[in-house]
Formats: sequence, structure tokens, C-alpha cells
Amino acid sequence: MVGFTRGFSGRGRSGRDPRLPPGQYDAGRSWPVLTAEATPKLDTAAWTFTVEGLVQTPSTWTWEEIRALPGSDYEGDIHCVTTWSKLGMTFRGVSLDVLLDAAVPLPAATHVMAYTHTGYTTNLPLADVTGGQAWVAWEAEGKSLPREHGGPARLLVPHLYFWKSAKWVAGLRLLDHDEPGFWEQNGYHDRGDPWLEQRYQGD
Ligand SMILES: Nc1nc2c(c(=O)[nH]1)N[C@H]1C(S)=C(S)[C@@H](COP(=O)(O)O)O[C@H]1N2
Ligand SMILES: [Mo]
Repeated sequence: MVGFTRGFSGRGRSGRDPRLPPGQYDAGRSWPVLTAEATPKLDTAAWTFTVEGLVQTPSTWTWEEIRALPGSDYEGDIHCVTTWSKLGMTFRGVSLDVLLDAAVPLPAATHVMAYTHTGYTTNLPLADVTGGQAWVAWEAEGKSLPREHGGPARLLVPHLYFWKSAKWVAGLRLLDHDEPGFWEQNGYHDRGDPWLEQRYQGD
């Protein structure tokens, strides 16, 4: 007479949370900080976000302007290549769809290089940052994004490993080809799908 409630715990038969991609563990309440550069102190009065490169209308938003755009939420999980995941996170920001719709990608655009106010970069196929899959996020867990987690705003691309979610994001450059960003030049996988365990080049 035991075992009937197992399915209600949200765990798989193995006891593993089915939201965890292969090779990942649940970090629980802790949210590790992973930063290659020094954490900047960015003033929102001088902060901007730009969409440029292969677009019809290169566009820059100030902090006030981007905050005035229609916001949306992400509720779900994030996965770091160093094997921690955090389940059931909440972020708020603006969908990249809204920003890209304003700038209008040219037909030749296939990839984006996300760049930051600190010099960190990461590359993504345009198809991974459209269709409701990516945000410029300024809130996490109902609070302003902490500085060490990329505040005032970071990129959020939660279906890929978290190194793609550039902290202190400053803009997107649309390209007609792929180009490796900071970690991609240093051995990380070009795309980084956690469900396919695309951790390193060659995975
Ligand atoms: N600017 C910048 N963004 C970055 C990084 C970084 O070093 N610099 N690290 C990436 C990596 S490897 C991860 S796992 C996440 C970590 O975000 P967190 O510190 O908020 O957990 O940010 C990503 N974005
Ligand atoms: Mo990471």
C-alpha cells in the first residue's frame, strides 16, 4: 500500500525532477554568481540598449524608454553549464521580439552577437532569440535584478545554458553569419542546448 503518491511529488520514477536536464543538479535556494569580469556599477541615467547591424532601423532605448515598453514574464528554470540549475524562477522584462520588431531585421540576418557594457559577448542564432524565447530582464524573483546578477538589466535566454544570458547587456548586433562570443572562443559550445548537453565544442 505504498508508492501510490509518488507521482504527485513532481519527481520522475527515479526520484529526479523531470525539469532537470541531464547532468544538472538542483541548486535549491542558492543562486550562484558566475562573472568573468569585474561587476560594474551602471547608472540607469546613462544606460542604453541598442539593436544594430543588419536591421532596417538601428534603434537605441534609454532606461526610461525600455521600461515603458510592454513587459512580460518568464516563469521557469535556468541551467548553468557548470551543472547547477535553478527551478521555478520568475523574471520580468521586455521580450526581444518587441525590440527586434522595432528595428526590423533584414532578410539576410541569421545570427546575433549580444554585447555588454563590460565587454563580455555571446552569439546566438536569431531563431533562438525570437518567438517568445528571450528577454532583456530587469527583475528576478519580484525584485530589481541585483547588480551581481546583471542589474540593471541582463539578457535572458533560458532555454539555452545560462552563459548565453549576458549580464549588463548593452545590445544586439545582427549578422549574416555566426561568430563566436567570449566563452564560445574559449571552448564552450556554439549553441548550448542543455537538453542535448551541448556544453563544449564538439559535444
Ligand atoms: N557579462 C557577463 N555575463 C555573463 C557572464 C559573465 O561572466 N559576464 N557569465 C555567464 C555565465 S557562465 C552564467 S552561468 C551566467 C551566470 O549568471 P548569474 O551570475 O546571475 O548566476 O551569466 C552569464 N552571463
Ligand atoms: Mo555558466
